[in-house]
Amino acid sequence: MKKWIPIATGLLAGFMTAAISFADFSNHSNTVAANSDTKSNAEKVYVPFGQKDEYYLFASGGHSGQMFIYGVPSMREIRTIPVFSPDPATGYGFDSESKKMLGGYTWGDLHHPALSETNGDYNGKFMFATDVGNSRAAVVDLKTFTTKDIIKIPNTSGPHCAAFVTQNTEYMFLPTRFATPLGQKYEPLDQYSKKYRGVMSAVTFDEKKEKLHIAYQVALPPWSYDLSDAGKKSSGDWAVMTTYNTEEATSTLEINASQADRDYIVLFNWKQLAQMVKDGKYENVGGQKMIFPEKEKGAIYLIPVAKSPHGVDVTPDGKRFIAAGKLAPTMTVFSFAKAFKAIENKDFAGERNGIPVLQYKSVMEREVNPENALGPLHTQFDDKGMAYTTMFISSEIVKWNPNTGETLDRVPVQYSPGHSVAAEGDTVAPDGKYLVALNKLSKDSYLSVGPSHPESMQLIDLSGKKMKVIQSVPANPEPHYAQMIKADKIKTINVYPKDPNNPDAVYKQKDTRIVRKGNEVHVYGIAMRSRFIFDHSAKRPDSVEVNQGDKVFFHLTNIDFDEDITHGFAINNYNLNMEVQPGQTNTIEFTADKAGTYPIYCTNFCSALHQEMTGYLLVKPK
Ligand code: CUK
Ligand code: CUA
Repeated sequence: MKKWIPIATGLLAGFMTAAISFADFSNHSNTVAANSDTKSNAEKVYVPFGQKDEYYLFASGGHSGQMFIYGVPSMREIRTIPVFSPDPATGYGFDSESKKMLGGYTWGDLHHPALSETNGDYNGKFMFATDVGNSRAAVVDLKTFTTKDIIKIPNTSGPHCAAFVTQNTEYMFLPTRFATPLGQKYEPLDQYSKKYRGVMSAVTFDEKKEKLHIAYQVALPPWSYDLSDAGKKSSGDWAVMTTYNTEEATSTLEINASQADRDYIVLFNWKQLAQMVKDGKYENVGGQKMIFPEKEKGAIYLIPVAKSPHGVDVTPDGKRFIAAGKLAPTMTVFSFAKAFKAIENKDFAGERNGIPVLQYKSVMEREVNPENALGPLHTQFDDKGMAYTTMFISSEIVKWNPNTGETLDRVPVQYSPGHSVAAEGDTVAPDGKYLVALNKLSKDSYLSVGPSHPESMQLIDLSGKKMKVIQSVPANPEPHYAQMIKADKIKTINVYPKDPNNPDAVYKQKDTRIVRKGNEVHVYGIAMRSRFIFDHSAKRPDSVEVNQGDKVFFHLTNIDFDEDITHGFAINNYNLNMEVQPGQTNTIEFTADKAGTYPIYCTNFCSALHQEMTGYLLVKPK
């Protein structure tokens, strides 16, 4: 077995201290500004006023808990979608529904957005995401670009390895970065190998109800699961994920989890796992159906792979998967067909934690080591099946041919790219055209804002023989991953349609009213240019009086059925704000515990008389 030692020590240090090699590319023209084709680059990213971008880019907001939407090729940031964190700009986490969805959490760590798929192609309907910080999964409706459901995933700690959906959005799999005792019970760390587990959850989505559900879970060995990808076409029933810390170290992971020459790729058949659940081959753990692979065999296999791998990506044709080794400068190409054969022939190199290990040589097709390319992390593909791998340490994108291993091109980026994303890059039919490098460090790229700088995203033109960086924009923390979809696949609505079944909705001024039930006050009001009407029959229809201690519900409908005429609803000095989009009905609830006089006002500038869109909340003292 080949050793990965030569660069290990230096590389390890390099990886930990991040980009070591800013100056390594002095032979390239290293900045966009210095590029002799500045003008032609500018033309390529210029989207004239009145025209729209060709692609949407959905970028992970990392520990901001949000998702950022950009247009490509202009790289203009269009929108922030709050997912796992509150957002005063849209009232997300303030109105009753989103507050309930957030479940009291005030942050999340969103790493990998995943678009819903039909036959392995993005269908433009939904976006999924997971939260490493507080172990949740979410779905965003792309008709309105709003989060529709969030579920907490029990028995798991940090579903980093997600979200990647199967080719018809049957499942998204959430394996975890951290091993913990099942149910996160107390167990001393000395018991790590015996009592701790990394748990993978299979989550399904009910498109009609827009709800997520946990179908089952799998109690994997106590390792860290890093990245995953679902199979495609002939490998469609399968999925792969990388592991590190198969050493089962419990401290100083940077050294202790980097001992072994090989970690594993986990290869699993999700149809067989679903069948096991049907056959009752699971145990109930904290209300979840938990499969224990050491007892129920036949759906999960391990494949050795070079030292602490990070990304693993399935080729668009579904025939291969490519692992990138953080601590080995190697992209390893594996063959699904070879893996299936090895499984059939029981071509095992023993077992680990009760799971069969396939012979490396029987599954591996080729090891690719571009010269001096260090820190390969993630791979994307173009329309010709060519691969683009990010090199975190040598700060570049390497284009190579997975069929031959030949390096085709290299381009420096600034600096230390984590993921990159290609146009329609995770589908069975990527577009080529564009790749965006999601760089961890922008360093000297933009005006300084002090010691901490923004991350950066660089747009790379793939249309020529050579890759060309044509734009660079700062990005908020933290673009781990993104997906890029053809803009015409997304069909947003202009206004919310009237909902005759919504008991909180009010569409006519004469139906506005205030209803009291004991100490509950329900206001059924409307927002329109440029006033609130809470009770049309009142002397002052735009003010509400309640008693101190009342539980107050404002149900507000925006009756401006007019695209982009959105209203806000804020109560001054009550720490409350929400948005009511055109046609939408939204509710905010609170206890009026502070007596006094509190102005109500619209927070979205909606007309020439927006400043006049005010009223009062009077809270009468006890
Ligand atoms: S991870 Cu950040 S660079 Cu969370 Cu996909 Cu690889
Ligand atoms: Cu409504 Cu401003």
